[in-house]
Amino acid sequence: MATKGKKAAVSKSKAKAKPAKKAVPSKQVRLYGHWLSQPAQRVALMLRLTRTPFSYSHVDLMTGENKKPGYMKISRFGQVPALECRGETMCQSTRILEFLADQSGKFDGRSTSNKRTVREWLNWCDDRLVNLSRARAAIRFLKAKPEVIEYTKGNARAALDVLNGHLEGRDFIVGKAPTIADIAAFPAVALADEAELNLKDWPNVYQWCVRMSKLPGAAMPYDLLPKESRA
Ligand SMILES: N[C@@H](CCC(=O)N[C@@H](CS)C(=O)NCC(=O)O)C(=O)O
Repeated sequence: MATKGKKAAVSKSKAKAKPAKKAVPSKQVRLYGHWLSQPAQRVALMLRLTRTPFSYSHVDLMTGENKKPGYMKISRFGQVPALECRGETMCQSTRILEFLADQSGKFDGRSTSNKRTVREWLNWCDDRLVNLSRARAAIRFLKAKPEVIEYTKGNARAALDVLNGHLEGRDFIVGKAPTIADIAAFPAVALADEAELNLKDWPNVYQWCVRMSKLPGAAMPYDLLPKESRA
């Protein structure tokens, strides 16, 4: 009888146990990035929020290291970020965020419908919110003509209008907890001042940005990545 009871208890606990997630083995994770790169900052933020230790390779975009054959083998588009995990390399920051969410079981939507919505927002970030990054690049790196700057800023403002409306009454973009949609959006929004935009003009976005910056493990964009490679 006692053995039977023990067996029953074991099988009950087995039945309850969730399928184990394959944790990303930290020593096998290497991020390739540049500290000024917002797509690289997204991935660094995700690694920090999921407490995934990672090795880091600084890719010198200024000297064109990203287009040299060695790096082109790592990232087919010659861009940062790229992530190496278990000998596999991948690029495109939003795809990397999805990969890490899947591996860690964290920061994805909690239902099928939420997961789908998270991916809609990921695409929106790369489609519309990226206009903040474009405005920043036009001002900070390209020293573009005033009309070009005004055009990109107009598109950036339109994106912030959409996000501000959506965040009315919400703490995070999808559901009640942060997801990779928030992580994808954070660097561009947090550096809005470099696009000559005052986030306080979009109060829901401003509050959301403060909330994101206070998540355990989070940091402001320029504190996310080292300025040099590290083992
Ligand atoms: N869609 C890509 C964009 C990556 C990207 O634009 N990276 C820039 C740095 S912010 C880069 O590597 N630029 C160098 C180049 O394109 O030659 C992603 O999200 O990963």
